[in-house]
Amino acid sequence: MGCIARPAKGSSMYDLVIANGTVATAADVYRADVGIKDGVIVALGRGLTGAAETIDAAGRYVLPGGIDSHVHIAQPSGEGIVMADDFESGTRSALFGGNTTVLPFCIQEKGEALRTALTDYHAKAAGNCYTDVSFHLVISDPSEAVLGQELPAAVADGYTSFKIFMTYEALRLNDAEILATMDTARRTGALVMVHCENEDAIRFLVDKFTGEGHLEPRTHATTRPVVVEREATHRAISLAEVVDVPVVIVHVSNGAAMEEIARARARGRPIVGETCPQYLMLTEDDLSGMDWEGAKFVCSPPPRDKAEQTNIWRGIETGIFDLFSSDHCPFRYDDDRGKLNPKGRNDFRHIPNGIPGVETRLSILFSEGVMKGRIDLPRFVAMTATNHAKTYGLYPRKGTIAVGSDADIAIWDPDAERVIRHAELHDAADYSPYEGIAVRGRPETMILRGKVMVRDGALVGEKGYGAYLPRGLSDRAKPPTE
Ligand code: DUC
Ligand code: ZN
Ligand code: ZN
Repeated sequence: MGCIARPAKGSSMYDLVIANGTVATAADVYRADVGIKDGVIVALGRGLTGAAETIDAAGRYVLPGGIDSHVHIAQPSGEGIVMADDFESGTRSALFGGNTTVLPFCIQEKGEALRTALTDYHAKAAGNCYTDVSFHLVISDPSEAVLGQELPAAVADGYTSFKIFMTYEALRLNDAEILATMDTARRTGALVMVHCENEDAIRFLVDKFTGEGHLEPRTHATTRPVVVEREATHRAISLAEVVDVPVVIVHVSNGAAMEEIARARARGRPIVGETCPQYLMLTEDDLSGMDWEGAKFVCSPPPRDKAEQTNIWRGIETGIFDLFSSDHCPFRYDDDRGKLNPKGRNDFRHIPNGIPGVETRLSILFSEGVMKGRIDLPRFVAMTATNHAKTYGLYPRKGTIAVGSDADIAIWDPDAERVIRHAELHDAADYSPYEGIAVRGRPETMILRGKVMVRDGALVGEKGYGAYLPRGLSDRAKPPTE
């Protein structure tokens, strides 16, 4: 049964009522109508009448729009490489996947002023978004000016989180730089996200394996084993303890890194853990595909093995992970400027790192998690929306269904069955790493700040309705000793 819209006559108490659905938040699942006025939820109750439009959501779940707090869109990606998605295609794909807000990364190139990076990135997003967006910064050059003035000014302007890297020559910070950058987070109340892989250990392994003639995509995984992630996770957590700041450990791929998080929490350290669909659904064997097809799965940290998939499920079930994000980082496969660029088609070191996934994240967790009984609906909502809003200073405006919150709503048909086919997705890549996976449950109608953007699977909203969101400081960024 589809959702039916019924315009009412005369003046209206509500612009829109979503009637007869099952509402789920991170805390509850209950039957209620949702009344919306001026883009905001103004009523929750039974039998709401007096709406300009009513959507009948009988047999449907009415969920907060997904928030994907880890996506890469239109990001500079090195000489000759172009990221597949711009803000138009990336946010359109996100919307069809059940999201109403995404948080991409604004990268500071070495030597670049943060304000320049932000101005350039805003220019790419302005007028092009189908979802709301808000930027994390990436700090690659923590100079005195950046840590002393530029970063504090950016935090005051609502850029309240930033990512740092322990890998990639062009981005990595050494331990002294990590400490200094974390200290700025402590002073300003910003939240630090860390990509944990030990660059020197990776370099050692890359030299060893390429020296033995291994240039195929699979070697990407071989040269980034669990131990390099575990060591860096331990170090990031330890450095955060020295400075006394909370930290987000992003894209955790394995049980050993999860144990570092669990041990630190047992000591009272505030650690936010994030994982992603690739660590549930893919393995390193996918990087061994024929004809260089393994390049489609090259991302960092790499997918692991079946035992690690089980570990990641345990982390989702037991609360090690607060956040389930896509790490959407799309490059076209069969493209001179993508995975099969002239150097990348012969040598894994030149295959751009990252895979698409913003449109499939929610369906995968809904199908594999909720429909298979591994997690309940409130946990699904928490991991895909509410915790993202709480972690990154958007709660309670975003991430929940409550009176006063933005009317960002995804109406899900829990019984819809389909097989993931890239041909039916809305990004600008040319493949999905999840091609052929059967999923149950589909976000069929999407509402952003009260406006229907997707109705019964068809785009009806306009590009440019998505807005930029300055963010407040997050409670989760507070030093534990304060
Ligand atoms: N880190 C990410 O967060 N995304 C893609 C590649 C990477 O290294
Ligand atoms: Zn990363
Ligand atoms: Zn990422």
